[in-house]
Amino acid sequence: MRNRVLELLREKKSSFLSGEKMARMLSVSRTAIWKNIQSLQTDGYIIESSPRRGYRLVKIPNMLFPAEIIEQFPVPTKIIASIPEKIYHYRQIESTNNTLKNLASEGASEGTVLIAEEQTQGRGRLGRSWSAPYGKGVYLSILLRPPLEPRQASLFTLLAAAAVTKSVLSILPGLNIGIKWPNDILIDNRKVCGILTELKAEADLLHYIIIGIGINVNFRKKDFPPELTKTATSLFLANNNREIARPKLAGKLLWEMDRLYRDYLAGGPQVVLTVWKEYNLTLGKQVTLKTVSDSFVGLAVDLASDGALVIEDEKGNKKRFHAGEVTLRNWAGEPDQPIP
Ligand code: BT5
Repeated sequence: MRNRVLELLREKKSSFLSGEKMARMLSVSRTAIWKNIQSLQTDGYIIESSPRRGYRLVKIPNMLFPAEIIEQFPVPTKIIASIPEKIYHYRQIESTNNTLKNLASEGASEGTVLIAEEQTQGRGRLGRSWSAPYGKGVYLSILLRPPLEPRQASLFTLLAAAAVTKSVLSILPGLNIGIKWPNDILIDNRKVCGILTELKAEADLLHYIIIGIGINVNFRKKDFPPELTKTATSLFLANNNREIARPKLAGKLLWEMDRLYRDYLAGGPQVVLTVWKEYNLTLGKQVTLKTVSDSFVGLAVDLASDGALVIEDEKGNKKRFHAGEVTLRNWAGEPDQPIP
């Protein structure tokens, strides 16, 4: 009901719509309309009311409300966030991945999205933490149940990275943004987004995948913890200190994710790899790859069909890696600033 009231106000653009007319259109009482208007106002929607003329939407809040995210889709998505009820919005949460995992275990459907204004215990890989202050970023997790074997799951980190990059470029074309294998999105060699893909599987059966995405959108320098000021950045900083509308970015991201995921279901991994390669910062570069137990230096030559990175050493030996930390080296062999 609240979303339908909002839709009616939106359709009217900046003119007034009477409570009586709205009540008739939605077949409810005027009190019900008034209650929903109040609820919208409590959430930060600025709605002017006039006893004679009715209600008028003046300003929408800068919050990641499902209705505002869905408003960005040119046509409805088919799997991811295909209806507003598939998006769960939280003001504060420990970690969107953790809560979505609980929902997934309770049977939440494919394409469910959990999004938060703030995470108090945002997570990176291998128990590392992810900084996610209130109202500054897009922190969300997406639940997918693709028909594949668990070992193919890392492809979904690449799929998400390609979708993030595409959606950012649709808002800020020309940005020097790209993907460092496997899960970092960098602007001018600083991290602007991280992706954490987790899964539940047994033997050869994949139950579900959760793709967690954290994007630094309107972070000022002071919003980063001191240890990240040299290695991280935000879209705000890269956009000459101009804010980006977070619901717009979240909407574009889910839209791209939905499209790429459906392309993948129809066309297989190659579809994802092709898009990923358009934004790749790793292939063709000398890299050092550190795994938990080992370190390997060489030229990043290709991606395998499951998303693994293929590195060739000086002697021409090729090795595939499914996980690890890549440090890019420039052509003179000097290591760049390591990105955590
Ligand atoms: C990642 O891990 O980059 C994955 C981050 C995933 C975050 C999302 S937010 C929504 C969802 N819910 C969660 O709880 N997590 C996901 P990794 O490659 O391990 O990088 C982690 C490292 O990045 C940290 O050790 C820091 O050095 C650095 N870092 C932390 N917060 C950052 C930030 N906001 N921007 C840039 N770098 C950051």
